[in-house]
Amino acid sequence: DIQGVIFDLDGVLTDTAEYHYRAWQRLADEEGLPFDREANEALRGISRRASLMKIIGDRVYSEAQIEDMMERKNQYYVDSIDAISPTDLLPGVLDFLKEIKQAGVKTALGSASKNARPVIEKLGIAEYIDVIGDGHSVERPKPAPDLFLFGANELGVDPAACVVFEDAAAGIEAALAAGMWAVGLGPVERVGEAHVVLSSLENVHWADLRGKLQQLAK
Ligand code: G16
Ligand code: MG
Repeated sequence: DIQGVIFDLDGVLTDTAEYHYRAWQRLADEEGLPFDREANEALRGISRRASLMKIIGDRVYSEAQIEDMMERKNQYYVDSIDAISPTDLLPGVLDFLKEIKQAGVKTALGSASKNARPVIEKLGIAEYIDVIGDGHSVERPKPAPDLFLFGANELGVDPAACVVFEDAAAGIEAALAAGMWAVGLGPVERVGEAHVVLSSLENVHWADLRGKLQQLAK
């Protein structure tokens, strides 16, 4: 039976993607690098460094310049998340977190972001998250399973008894590599590898979902 739930942050609990996008756009404009909303889609769920690598493409920069650009983008992002509040929770998230807590299931965050903790606090959901796995927790980013395995380990739950909620292809891959159940949020073209695909957490009930996963396990 499922004993642990692991949530990705961006695209699952809230849409920090918009803030990441604006910060990258500002940096790209300063550097004269081509970038737009469409290009930003490819950055979904991937680490800060991997994102920058996609933006700079085959242009050559020194490690010092790369670090300076990552630092600048992060400063823009950190400034912008200051305004996050509980109204930034995605539809259905709060009710779902309450149901899970009610059911006695443990929860972990599994976010690539080094800024995940302040975001969880500003969203007002810290009391619903037992363990925070973030960009500081492990070395290898998604699609490696490390971050989700970290969460399961901290929760003291067998990976096979965990379900991951993810909006990014790399995150679904990481969940499956960890031997966990995967619920994809978003279009099938993006998260179709997951065991269950949902458009959002709105009107999703833990008892139903748990039943569905138990059915798949047979
Ligand atoms: C998030 C975002 C990514 C971002 C990454 C690292 O991942 O989706 O766009 O690049 O975190 O964030 P930071 O630069 O704040 O460390 P997730 O895993 O929450 O979807
Ligand atoms: Mg995400």
